[in-house]
Amino acid sequence: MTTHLTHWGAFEAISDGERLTAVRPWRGDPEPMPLIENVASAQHHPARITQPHVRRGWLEHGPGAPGRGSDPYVPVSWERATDLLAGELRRVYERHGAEAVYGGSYGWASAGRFHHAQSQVHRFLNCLGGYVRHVNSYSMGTSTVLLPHILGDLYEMITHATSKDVLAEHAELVVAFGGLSPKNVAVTPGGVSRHHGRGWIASARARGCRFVSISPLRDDIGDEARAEWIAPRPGSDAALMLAVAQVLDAEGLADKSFLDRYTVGFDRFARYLRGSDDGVVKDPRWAASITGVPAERITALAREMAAARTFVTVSWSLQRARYGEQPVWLGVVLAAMLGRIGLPGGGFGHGYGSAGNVGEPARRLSVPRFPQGENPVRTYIPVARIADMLLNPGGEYEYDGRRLVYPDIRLIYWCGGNPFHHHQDLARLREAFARPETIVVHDPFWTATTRCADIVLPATMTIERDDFGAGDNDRLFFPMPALTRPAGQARDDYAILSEVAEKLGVGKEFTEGRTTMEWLRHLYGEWRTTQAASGDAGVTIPGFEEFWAADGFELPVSDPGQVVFADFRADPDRHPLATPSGRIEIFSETIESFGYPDCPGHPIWLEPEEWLGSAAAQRFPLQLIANQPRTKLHSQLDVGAHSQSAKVHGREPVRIHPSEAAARGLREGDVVRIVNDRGSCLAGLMLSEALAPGIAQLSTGAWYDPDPADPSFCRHGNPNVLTADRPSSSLSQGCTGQLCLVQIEPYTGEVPELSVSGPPPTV
Ligand code: PGD
Repeated sequence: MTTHLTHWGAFEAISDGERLTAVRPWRGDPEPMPLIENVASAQHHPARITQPHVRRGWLEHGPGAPGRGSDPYVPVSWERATDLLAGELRRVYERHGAEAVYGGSYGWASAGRFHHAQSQVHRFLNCLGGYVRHVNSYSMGTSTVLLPHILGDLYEMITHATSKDVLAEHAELVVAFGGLSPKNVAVTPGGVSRHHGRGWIASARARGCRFVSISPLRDDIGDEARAEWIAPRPGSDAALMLAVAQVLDAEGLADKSFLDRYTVGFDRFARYLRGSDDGVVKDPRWAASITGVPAERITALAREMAAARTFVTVSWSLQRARYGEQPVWLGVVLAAMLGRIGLPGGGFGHGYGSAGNVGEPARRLSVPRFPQGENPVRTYIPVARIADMLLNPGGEYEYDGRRLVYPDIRLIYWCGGNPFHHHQDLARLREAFARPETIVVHDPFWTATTRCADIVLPATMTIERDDFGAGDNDRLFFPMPALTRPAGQARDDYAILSEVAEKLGVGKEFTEGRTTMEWLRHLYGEWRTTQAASGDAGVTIPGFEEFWAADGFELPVSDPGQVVFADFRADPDRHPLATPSGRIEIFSETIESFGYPDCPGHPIWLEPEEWLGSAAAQRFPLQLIANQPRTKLHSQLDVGAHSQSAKVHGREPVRIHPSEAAARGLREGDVVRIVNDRGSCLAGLMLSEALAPGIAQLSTGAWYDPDPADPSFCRHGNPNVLTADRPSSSLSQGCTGQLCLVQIEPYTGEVPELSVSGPPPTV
């Protein structure tokens, strides 16, 4: 048995050299996840890319030839593929320069520090003169921009977030906006060894801590929490939070001394709460009409929160929506009004139900990193603006107080991501992807993105290559020796890029003359030397050979009892926050100075275009929640056994309340059509009382399978044909894929075959 690491857990496997013959969870994992079953079953699936391919139109007519997404592919040798790719890169860099190359290449890719796909492609493009990059993420694009203005750096906050064990020991009430979803915390970027998503909740509950889950989905929190479920209309959390704040303010329950010493701008915000300028008091009656939550329950909740040591946590999903800044900012404001920020068991958290690393103690040691080099190109886009960029070269837009201009992109290079999974309004993205002259994608699988590329290069899976890995804030650093040979002719991204770099005359610069094993030894050796020089006497790092032969090296943590903002609370002058005032900004002069009506200087309620209270709901009366899937990570390994086991007639399951099904004459197991003005998709119907009426839930991750005649119709169940490509706000320009309005109707046609379960047509 050899141990191996994925974003969703470590596993032990036996291999016959070609494929894995036995897989079981790593023995140290107290909460193992069935997602590991996707790996072995996907490795030799027909949807695996087994050799390089070039789109026929591009091959015959050159860059810019139409037919992307519909042309068949021509299988070619590696020699031919890398010659064509090197020639095209030379042409684009010479004729249009590095500003014409989009190399942002967003995506989760795979666990493993050396073969991290983005690091590889970024280093490669930097050797050629750089590329237009992206900033922020689809996960937290809104918070990443907002939080530095009001609370400090988000990544710092995540790394040093109050540990879950501290919450288990000290919290009396956890109010979780967006819940604490067990399926989300199964995953940690870079890998997770010991899952710790449920244990801390069970311990807290056993001690008497109460959980309130505020979410449209009852199962957004595990049974062990025995939580009270409050289900506001999706997208209305900001109104609910304002009313809680109003009760705290009106009833004198806000901690005035905390607000005075640790925050700025409460007075400005209080004017809004009290209706001093607009005449509307944001009280529970006002919020009840927006949220659907009874006013008495809101009032009582505010009092309960004031009476107990309360931890307010807001999930990342809430900011993946129109005006997503508001619930996050209000979560901070509520925690500040309660005055327990910086105390064990109290305060504010972000993402405790969003990823496994949040609330795990920070490591004392970093882990090795593959150097990406320097990118001389200054142009960037907020990641979710990709379609706008491609459709609107030269166009101007606002972002975080700046006026930016979209570059004119001629070539896209993607490695380790799937924009036709992660982006919104996929028909629009198809239109945008028709614009560049050339699109290059490396991926192990025929995803929808590879099916829109001109040059398609088959990448290895982690089980087919040597690497080492450790997830964010995870304590285990694993060797990851290859478990099998690569499927077909798949090659490591490093090997592909090394060959192309060589053909372009920058081979030495890219590889520094090292093979993969030489890089692993080199990076490990450098890391070991740096750690030894740091004077941390408590840690002895083994030599490389010992590490490589063992089952993982336990990395020490700094403080298992870490409490975020404890220093700040102890002395805000000596430990100011990284905000302009050094304090928590309930009112932000900086944000106010940008003059954005969609994100003013303090949090407010802004009515989204698509929610159950809007006019659009008359035509599309169901609020679709396009959340993270339970049986896979994003779109990864959708063809794997565990992911497939949940499909209904091969389609992604959509859940609605039984009353909504009855009203439409639908039954569990039916294939249905979900529709709005942007597109439609098929899905398999599941009925559940874990959703309130008026809600539909279709997770992301089904591989986009467009009808050949209509790219806005997905035959498989990808919700991103329905979601809007609208930014969160002018401030953050984040992704808003979480919510949109739809109708669900019976599907009366013949259920079409899926094309994504095999390769595209080849000639
Ligand atoms: P993945 O499916 O993880 O999705 O979007 P992301 O693009 O990260 O894509 C990773 C791709 O990399 C896969 O195709 C995989 O096969 C490939 N890959 C894996 N390992 C390697 C490798 O070593 N080399 C190469 N070359 N390729 C590799 C995720 C994004 O989706 C995220 S983070 C979020 S939070 C968003 N969430 C939502 C949402 O809540 N709602 C909607 N509607 N949409 C969303 N999209 C976003």
